[in-house]
Amino acid sequence: MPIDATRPYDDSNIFARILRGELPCKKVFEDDHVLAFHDINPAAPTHILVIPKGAYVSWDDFSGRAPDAEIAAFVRAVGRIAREEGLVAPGYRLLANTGGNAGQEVPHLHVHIFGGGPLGPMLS
Ligand code: IU
Repeated sequence: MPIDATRPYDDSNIFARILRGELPCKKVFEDDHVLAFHDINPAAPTHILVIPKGAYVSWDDFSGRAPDAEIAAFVRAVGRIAREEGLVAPGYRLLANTGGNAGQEVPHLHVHIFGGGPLGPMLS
């Protein structure tokens, strides 16, 4: 069920539980601000989710409210992960579904990194 991106943050969401170590994930990268892990249902040969450790519902919430240092750390981490996964030369795609029309399911900001093979014109 897609979420309303304007709702308040609810720390019972699945990614908050992964961040607290209550649920496992296939970790790709972690630093003070960011956790990245393989998507449980990959839509591309490489499909990684990058999430901030701060409590943000969506890209809208994050871009409007997060301190500049957290935004910079997040953007740099997304780029670093793609680089370290060898995705830059062959090419990759970023996606941040935001709210109902985009089909955002998990109410904690996540950026999808897709790569590892030809992606076609669009991924749903
Ligand atoms: P969306 O942008 O909110 O639609 O994407 C949510 C993604 O989270 C989706 O690709 C799921 O496969 C993925 N996911 C996951 O990796 N682990 C989980 O426990 C759950 C969803 I629930």
